[in-house]
Amino acid sequence: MYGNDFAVPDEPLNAAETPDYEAALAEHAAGEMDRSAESRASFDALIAADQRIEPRDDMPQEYRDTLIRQIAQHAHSEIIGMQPEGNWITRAPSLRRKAILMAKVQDEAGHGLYLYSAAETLGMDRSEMLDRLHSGKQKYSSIFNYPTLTWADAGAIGWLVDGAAIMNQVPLCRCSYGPYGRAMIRVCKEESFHQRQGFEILWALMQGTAEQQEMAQDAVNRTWWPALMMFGPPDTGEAATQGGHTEQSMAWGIKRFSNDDLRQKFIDMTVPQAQKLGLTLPDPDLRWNAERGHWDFGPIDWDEFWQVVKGNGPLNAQRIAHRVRAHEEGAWVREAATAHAAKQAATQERAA
Ligand code: FAQ
Repeated sequence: MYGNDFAVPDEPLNAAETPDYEAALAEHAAGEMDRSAESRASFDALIAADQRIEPRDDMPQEYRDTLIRQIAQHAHSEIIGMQPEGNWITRAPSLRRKAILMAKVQDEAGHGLYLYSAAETLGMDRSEMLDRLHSGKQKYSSIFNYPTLTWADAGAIGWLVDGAAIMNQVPLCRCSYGPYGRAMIRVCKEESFHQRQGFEILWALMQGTAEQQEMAQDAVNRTWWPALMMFGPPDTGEAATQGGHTEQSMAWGIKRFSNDDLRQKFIDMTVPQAQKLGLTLPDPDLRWNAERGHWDFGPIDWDEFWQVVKGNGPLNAQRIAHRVRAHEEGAWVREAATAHAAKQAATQERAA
Protein backbone atom coordinates (compact mmCIF):
# COMPACT_ATOMS: atom_id res chain seq x y z
CA MET A 1 0.00 0.00 0.00
CA TYR A 2 1.47 3.36 -1.00
CA GLY A 3 0.61 6.98 -0.39
CA ASN A 4 -1.46 7.08 -3.54
CA ASP A 5 -3.88 4.62 -2.00
CA PHE A 6 -5.14 7.14 0.51
CA ALA A 7 -4.06 10.56 -0.79
CA VAL A 8 -5.46 12.40 -3.77
CA PRO A 9 -3.01 11.34 -6.51
CA ASP A 10 -2.85 14.79 -8.09
CA GLU A 11 -1.85 16.48 -4.84
CA PRO A 12 1.89 16.53 -4.17
CA LEU A 13 2.77 14.73 -0.96
CA ASN A 14 6.19 16.29 -0.80
CA ALA A 15 8.41 18.82 -2.49
CA ALA A 16 10.00 16.24 -4.79
CA GLU A 17 6.64 16.03 -6.52
CA THR A 18 6.30 19.75 -7.19
CA PRO A 19 7.20 21.75 -10.32
CA ASP A 20 10.39 23.03 -8.58
CA TYR A 21 11.87 19.56 -8.64
CA GLU A 22 10.69 18.85 -12.17
CA ALA A 23 12.31 22.12 -13.28
CA ALA A 24 15.63 21.15 -11.68
CA LEU A 25 15.55 17.77 -13.41
CA ALA A 26 14.74 19.37 -16.76
CA GLU A 27 17.63 21.80 -16.37
CA HIS A 28 20.01 18.96 -15.68
CA ALA A 29 18.69 16.92 -18.60
CA ALA A 30 19.10 19.87 -20.95
CA GLY A 31 22.65 20.46 -19.68
CA GLU A 32 21.72 24.09 -19.05
CA MET A 33 23.37 24.06 -15.68
CA ASP A 34 26.61 22.54 -16.84
CA ARG A 35 29.70 24.54 -17.53
CA SER A 36 30.47 24.75 -21.22
CA ALA A 37 33.77 25.87 -22.74
CA GLU A 38 33.96 28.83 -20.40
CA SER A 39 36.78 27.56 -18.26
CA ARG A 40 38.47 30.98 -18.50
CA ALA A 41 35.42 32.87 -17.42
CA SER A 42 35.57 34.22 -13.91
CA PHE A 43 33.67 32.80 -10.98
CA ASP A 44 31.44 35.87 -10.90
CA ALA A 45 30.48 35.46 -14.55
CA LEU A 46 29.58 31.80 -14.03
CA ILE A 47 27.46 32.67 -11.00
CA ALA A 48 25.79 35.58 -12.84
CA ALA A 49 24.92 33.24 -15.74
CA ASP A 50 23.54 30.65 -13.28
CA GLN A 51 26.12 28.15 -14.46
CA ARG A 52 27.73 25.45 -12.39
CA ILE A 53 31.01 25.82 -10.50
CA GLU A 54 33.02 22.59 -10.71
CA PRO A 55 35.88 21.43 -8.44
CA ARG A 56 38.57 22.46 -10.93
CA ASP A 57 37.28 26.04 -11.19
CA ASP A 58 38.77 28.93 -9.29
CA MET A 59 36.50 30.00 -6.50
CA PRO A 60 36.74 32.50 -3.66
CA GLN A 61 37.91 30.96 -0.40
CA GLU A 62 34.70 32.16 1.33
CA TYR A 63 32.55 30.28 -1.21
CA ARG A 64 34.63 27.14 -0.65
CA ASP A 65 34.43 27.53 3.15
CA THR A 66 30.65 28.08 3.07
CA LEU A 67 30.13 24.95 0.99
CA ILE A 68 32.39 22.84 3.20
CA ARG A 69 30.48 24.11 6.25
CA GLN A 70 27.05 23.40 4.77
CA ILE A 71 27.82 20.11 2.99
CA ALA A 72 29.75 18.69 5.97
CA GLN A 73 26.89 19.69 8.30
CA HIS A 74 24.46 18.06 5.90
CA ALA A 75 26.54 14.85 5.68
CA HIS A 76 26.88 14.70 9.48
CA SER A 77 23.08 15.13 9.78
CA GLU A 78 22.50 12.14 7.55
CA ILE A 79 24.71 9.79 9.57
CA ILE A 80 23.73 11.09 13.02
CA GLY A 81 20.15 10.96 11.73
CA MET A 82 20.47 7.16 11.51
CA GLN A 83 20.44 6.92 15.30
CA PRO A 84 16.88 8.00 16.24
CA GLU A 85 15.24 5.53 13.84
CA GLY A 86 17.97 2.91 14.31
CA ASN A 87 16.65 2.81 17.86
CA TRP A 88 13.45 1.15 16.54
CA ILE A 89 14.86 -1.41 14.06
CA THR A 90 14.92 -4.24 16.61
CA ARG A 91 11.46 -3.34 17.88
CA ALA A 92 9.60 -2.58 14.64
CA PRO A 93 6.12 -4.13 14.93
CA SER A 94 6.44 -6.59 12.02
CA LEU A 95 9.02 -8.12 9.69
CA ARG A 96 7.74 -5.89 6.89
CA ARG A 97 8.17 -2.75 8.99
CA LYS A 98 11.63 -3.89 10.08
CA ALA A 99 12.78 -4.49 6.48
CA ILE A 100 11.48 -1.09 5.36
CA LEU A 101 13.07 0.73 8.29
CA MET A 102 16.42 -0.99 7.79
CA ALA A 103 16.42 0.02 4.13
CA LYS A 104 15.49 3.58 5.07
CA VAL A 105 18.23 3.94 7.68
CA GLN A 106 20.72 2.43 5.22
CA ASP A 107 19.66 5.04 2.63
CA GLU A 108 20.61 7.77 5.12
CA ALA A 109 24.10 6.26 5.40
CA GLY A 110 24.31 6.37 1.60
CA HIS A 111 23.30 10.04 1.60
CA GLY A 112 26.11 10.70 4.08
CA LEU A 113 28.56 9.05 1.69
CA TYR A 114 27.44 11.06 -1.37
CA LEU A 115 27.73 14.23 0.67
CA TYR A 116 31.14 13.50 2.20
CA SER A 117 32.34 12.77 -1.34
CA ALA A 118 30.93 16.09 -2.56
CA ALA A 119 32.64 17.93 0.32
CA GLU A 120 35.94 16.16 -0.39
CA THR A 121 35.98 17.71 -3.88
CA LEU A 122 36.43 21.04 -2.07
CA GLY A 123 39.65 19.88 -0.47
CA MET A 124 38.71 18.60 2.97
CA ASP A 125 39.37 14.98 3.83
CA ARG A 126 36.49 12.89 5.17
CA SER A 127 38.47 11.85 8.24
CA GLU A 128 39.04 15.51 9.07
CA MET A 129 35.30 16.23 8.76
CA LEU A 130 34.57 13.33 11.10
CA ASP A 131 37.15 14.62 13.60
CA ARG A 132 35.43 18.00 13.49
CA LEU A 133 32.04 16.39 14.05
CA HIS A 134 33.35 14.39 17.00
CA SER A 135 35.01 17.40 18.59
CA GLY A 136 31.93 19.62 18.10
CA LYS A 137 33.65 21.96 15.61
CA GLN A 138 31.13 21.08 12.89
CA LYS A 139 27.40 20.85 13.49
CA TYR A 140 24.60 18.51 12.50
CA SER A 141 20.87 19.22 12.35
CA SER A 142 19.22 20.12 15.65
CA ILE A 143 16.35 17.67 14.99
CA PHE A 144 18.41 14.58 15.73
CA ASN A 145 18.96 15.52 19.37
CA TYR A 146 15.41 14.57 20.35
CA PRO A 147 14.46 11.07 21.56
CA THR A 148 12.30 8.55 19.68
CA LEU A 149 10.10 7.31 22.51
CA THR A 150 7.59 5.12 20.64
CA TRP A 151 7.16 3.35 17.28
CA ALA A 152 5.04 6.30 16.12
CA ASP A 153 8.21 8.42 16.15
CA ALA A 154 9.42 6.41 13.13
CA GLY A 155 6.27 7.64 11.36
CA ALA A 156 6.63 11.22 12.56
CA ILE A 157 10.28 11.34 11.47
CA GLY A 158 9.50 10.02 7.99
CA TRP A 159 6.50 12.28 7.46
CA LEU A 160 7.75 15.49 9.09
CA VAL A 161 11.57 15.29 9.27
CA ASP A 162 12.08 13.76 5.82
CA GLY A 163 9.27 16.02 4.56
CA ALA A 164 11.10 19.12 5.86
CA ALA A 165 14.41 17.77 4.56
CA ILE A 166 13.02 17.38 1.01
CA MET A 167 11.45 20.84 1.08
CA ASN A 168 14.89 22.23 1.92
CA GLN A 169 16.79 19.97 -0.47
CA VAL A 170 14.78 20.18 -3.70
CA PRO A 171 16.10 23.73 -4.29
CA LEU A 172 19.61 22.46 -3.50
CA CYS A 173 19.38 20.32 -6.68
CA ARG A 174 19.98 23.68 -8.38
CA CYS A 175 22.90 24.64 -6.13
CA SER A 176 25.66 26.45 -8.02
CA TYR A 177 28.26 23.90 -6.88
CA GLY A 178 28.01 20.94 -9.29
CA PRO A 179 28.89 17.96 -7.05
CA TYR A 180 26.45 19.10 -4.34
CA GLY A 181 23.55 19.77 -6.74
CA ARG A 182 24.00 16.41 -8.48
CA ALA A 183 24.14 14.51 -5.17
CA MET A 184 20.90 16.19 -4.13
CA ILE A 185 18.92 14.79 -7.06
CA ARG A 186 19.33 11.22 -5.91
CA VAL A 187 18.95 12.15 -2.25
CA CYS A 188 15.61 13.84 -2.98
CA LYS A 189 14.28 10.82 -4.84
CA GLU A 190 15.05 8.60 -1.87
CA GLU A 191 13.80 11.09 0.72
CA SER A 192 10.55 11.25 -1.20
CA PHE A 193 10.03 7.54 -0.58
CA HIS A 194 11.00 8.00 3.07
CA GLN A 195 8.38 10.65 3.54
CA ARG A 196 5.70 8.36 2.12
CA GLN A 197 6.71 5.50 4.42
CA GLY A 198 6.42 7.84 7.43
CA PHE A 199 3.00 9.01 6.28
CA GLU A 200 1.92 5.40 5.84
CA ILE A 201 3.09 4.38 9.34
CA LEU A 202 0.98 7.18 10.82
CA TRP A 203 -1.93 6.35 8.50
CA ALA A 204 -1.92 2.73 9.76
CA LEU A 205 -1.79 3.88 13.39
CA MET A 206 -4.65 6.32 12.82
CA GLN A 207 -6.82 3.43 11.51
CA GLY A 208 -6.03 1.46 14.69
CA THR A 209 -7.07 1.51 18.34
CA ALA A 210 -7.52 4.61 20.50
CA GLU A 211 -4.08 3.89 22.05
CA GLN A 212 -2.43 3.74 18.64
CA GLN A 213 -4.07 7.01 17.61
CA GLU A 214 -2.89 8.60 20.84
CA MET A 215 0.64 7.35 20.23
CA ALA A 216 0.63 8.88 16.72
CA GLN A 217 -0.69 12.19 18.06
CA ASP A 218 1.91 12.26 20.84
CA ALA A 219 4.78 11.68 18.37
CA VAL A 220 3.49 14.47 16.12
CA ASN A 221 3.11 16.80 19.13
CA ARG A 222 6.77 16.27 20.00
CA THR A 223 8.14 16.41 16.44
CA TRP A 224 6.24 19.35 14.91
CA TRP A 225 8.13 22.29 16.43
CA PRO A 226 11.64 20.76 16.14
CA ALA A 227 10.81 19.96 12.47
CA LEU A 228 10.00 23.65 11.84
CA MET A 229 13.34 24.58 13.46
CA MET A 230 15.20 22.40 10.94
CA PHE A 231 14.90 25.20 8.35
CA GLY A 232 17.17 27.38 10.49
CA PRO A 233 16.65 30.70 12.29
CA PRO A 234 14.48 33.50 10.85
CA ASP A 235 16.27 35.23 7.99
CA THR A 236 13.62 37.63 6.69
CA GLY A 237 11.61 40.46 8.21
CA GLU A 238 12.01 41.88 11.69
CA ALA A 239 12.85 38.56 13.29
CA ALA A 240 15.85 38.00 11.02
CA THR A 241 18.90 36.84 12.93
CA GLN A 242 21.97 39.00 12.56
CA GLY A 243 24.94 37.28 11.03
CA GLY A 244 23.06 34.54 9.18
CA HIS A 245 24.39 33.15 5.92
CA THR A 246 21.27 33.32 3.72
CA GLU A 247 21.90 36.58 1.89
CA GLN A 248 25.42 35.62 0.81
CA SER A 249 24.47 32.02 0.06
CA MET A 250 21.58 33.17 -2.12
CA ALA A 251 23.85 35.60 -3.97
CA TRP A 252 26.17 32.66 -4.70
CA GLY A 253 23.32 30.41 -5.84
CA ILE A 254 23.90 27.93 -3.02
CA LYS A 255 20.58 28.58 -1.29
CA ARG A 256 17.66 29.42 -3.58
CA PHE A 257 15.09 30.40 -0.92
CA SER A 258 15.23 31.92 2.54
CA ASN A 259 14.78 29.69 5.60
CA ASP A 260 11.44 31.44 6.31
CA ASP A 261 10.10 30.86 2.79
CA LEU A 262 10.90 27.16 2.92
CA ARG A 263 9.38 26.85 6.40
CA GLN A 264 6.16 28.46 5.14
CA LYS A 265 6.05 26.19 2.07
CA PHE A 266 6.48 23.17 4.34
CA ILE A 267 3.65 24.26 6.64
CA ASP A 268 1.34 24.97 3.69
CA MET A 269 2.01 21.50 2.29
CA THR A 270 1.76 19.66 5.60
CA VAL A 271 -1.42 21.09 7.16
CA PRO A 272 -3.80 19.44 4.64
CA GLN A 273 -1.92 16.15 5.06
CA ALA A 274 -2.40 16.32 8.84
CA GLN A 275 -6.10 16.90 8.23
CA LYS A 276 -6.20 13.83 5.99
CA LEU A 277 -4.43 11.76 8.63
CA GLY A 278 -6.82 13.02 11.33
CA LEU A 279 -3.93 14.42 13.38
CA THR A 280 -3.91 17.81 15.10
CA LEU A 281 -0.79 19.92 14.66
CA PRO A 282 0.12 21.29 18.11
CA ASP A 283 -0.25 24.97 17.29
CA PRO A 284 -3.36 26.85 18.45
CA ASP A 285 -2.43 29.78 16.19
CA LEU A 286 -2.48 27.71 13.01
CA ARG A 287 -5.10 29.19 10.69
CA TRP A 288 -5.59 29.84 7.00
CA ASN A 289 -4.87 33.42 6.01
CA ALA A 290 -6.79 34.03 2.79
CA GLU A 291 -5.15 37.42 2.30
CA ARG A 292 -1.62 35.98 2.35
CA GLY A 293 -2.66 32.70 0.75
CA HIS A 294 -0.71 30.85 3.46
CA TRP A 295 -1.24 29.22 6.84
CA ASP A 296 -0.40 31.53 9.74
CA PHE A 297 1.43 29.82 12.57
CA GLY A 298 2.45 30.55 16.16
CA PRO A 299 5.85 31.64 17.52
CA ILE A 300 8.74 29.19 17.38
CA ASP A 301 10.83 28.80 20.53
CA TRP A 302 14.20 29.97 19.18
CA ASP A 303 15.77 29.81 22.66
CA GLU A 304 15.17 26.07 22.60
CA PHE A 305 16.70 25.87 19.10
CA TRP A 306 19.88 27.69 20.10
CA GLN A 307 20.22 25.59 23.27
CA VAL A 308 20.05 22.43 21.15
CA VAL A 309 22.49 23.85 18.57
CA LYS A 310 24.92 24.76 21.39
CA GLY A 311 24.92 21.15 22.56
CA ASN A 312 22.35 21.32 25.35
CA GLY A 313 19.51 19.40 23.70
CA PRO A 314 18.03 16.27 25.26
CA LEU A 315 20.39 13.85 23.49
CA ASN A 316 23.38 15.79 22.09
CA ALA A 317 25.91 14.09 24.35
CA GLN A 318 24.47 10.62 23.73
CA ARG A 319 24.40 11.06 19.95
CA ILE A 320 28.06 12.11 19.76
CA ALA A 321 29.23 9.48 22.28
CA HIS A 322 27.50 6.77 20.23
CA ARG A 323 28.98 8.09 17.01
CA VAL A 324 32.54 8.24 18.45
CA ARG A 325 32.20 4.70 19.83
CA ALA A 326 31.05 3.37 16.43
CA HIS A 327 33.96 5.18 14.75
CA GLU A 328 36.52 3.70 17.16
CA GLU A 329 35.05 0.21 16.91
CA GLY A 330 35.18 0.47 13.11
CA ALA A 331 38.87 1.44 13.01
CA TRP A 332 39.94 -2.11 12.07
CA VAL A 333 37.64 -2.04 9.02
CA ARG A 334 39.21 1.18 7.75
CA GLU A 335 42.72 -0.20 8.42
CA ALA A 336 41.93 -3.46 6.62
CA ALA A 337 40.43 -1.61 3.63
CA THR A 338 43.49 0.67 3.41
CA ALA A 339 45.88 -2.30 3.61
CA HIS A 340 43.88 -4.14 0.94
CA ALA A 341 43.91 -1.11 -1.38
CA ALA A 342 47.70 -0.73 -0.93
CA LYS A 343 48.22 -4.42 -1.71
CA GLN A 344 46.07 -4.19 -4.84
CA ALA A 345 47.95 -1.09 -6.00
CA ALA A 346 51.32 -2.81 -5.45
CA THR A 347 50.17 -5.88 -7.40
CA GLN A 348 48.99 -3.72 -10.28
CA GLU A 349 52.26 -1.79 -10.28
CA ARG A 350 54.30 -5.01 -10.44
CA ALA A 351 52.13 -6.29 -13.28
CA ALA A 352 52.62 -3.04 -15.20
N1 FAQ B 1 20.49 22.63 13.16
O1 FAQ B 1 22.35 31.39 8.45
P1 FAQ B 1 21.77 30.06 8.65
C1 FAQ B 1 17.86 15.13 7.00
C2 FAQ B 1 22.93 27.01 12.10
S1 FAQ B 1 19.12 16.14 6.61
C3 FAQ B 1 21.72 23.03 13.55
O2 FAQ B 1 20.39 29.84 8.20
P2 FAQ B 1 22.76 28.25 6.62
C4 FAQ B 1 17.79 13.79 6.34
C5 FAQ B 1 23.76 27.25 10.84
O3 FAQ B 1 24.66 26.17 10.61
C6 FAQ B 1 18.89 17.55 7.66
N2 FAQ B 1 22.24 24.23 13.18
O4 FAQ B 1 22.76 28.96 8.05
C7 FAQ B 1 17.34 12.79 7.29
C8 FAQ B 1 24.46 28.53 11.21
O5 FAQ B 1 25.53 28.26 12.14
P3 FAQ B 1 27.10 28.32 11.69
C9 FAQ B 1 19.96 18.51 7.47
C10 FAQ B 1 21.51 24.99 12.35
O6 FAQ B 1 23.82 27.24 6.58
C11 FAQ B 1 16.00 12.65 7.61
C12 FAQ B 1 23.41 29.27 12.02
O7 FAQ B 1 22.50 28.29 12.50
N3 FAQ B 1 19.77 19.22 6.24
O8 FAQ B 1 17.10 15.55 7.77
C13 FAQ B 1 20.24 24.61 11.89
O9 FAQ B 1 22.75 29.28 5.54
C14 FAQ B 1 15.59 11.68 8.52
C15 FAQ B 1 22.68 30.31 11.18
O10 FAQ B 1 21.83 29.66 10.20
C16 FAQ B 1 20.73 20.01 5.74
O11 FAQ B 1 21.80 20.14 6.30
C17 FAQ B 1 19.73 23.38 12.35
N4 FAQ B 1 18.50 22.94 12.00
O12 FAQ B 1 21.33 27.55 6.56
C18 FAQ B 1 18.25 11.94 7.89
C19 FAQ B 1 20.39 20.68 4.43
N5 FAQ B 1 19.75 25.59 11.11
O13 FAQ B 1 27.29 27.22 10.67
C20 FAQ B 1 17.84 10.96 8.82
C21 FAQ B 1 21.50 21.53 3.93
C22 FAQ B 1 20.69 26.56 11.07
O14 FAQ B 1 27.34 29.67 11.13
C23 FAQ B 1 16.49 10.83 9.13
N6 FAQ B 1 21.73 22.68 4.76
N7 FAQ B 1 21.75 26.20 11.83
O15 FAQ B 1 27.85 28.05 12.96
C24 FAQ B 1 21.05 23.85 4.62
O16 FAQ B 1 20.18 23.98 3.78
C25 FAQ B 1 21.46 25.01 5.49
O17 FAQ B 1 22.72 24.73 6.03
C26 FAQ B 1 20.44 25.32 6.63
C27 FAQ B 1 21.02 26.47 7.44
C28 FAQ B 1 19.12 25.75 6.05
C29 FAQ B 1 20.26 24.12 7.55
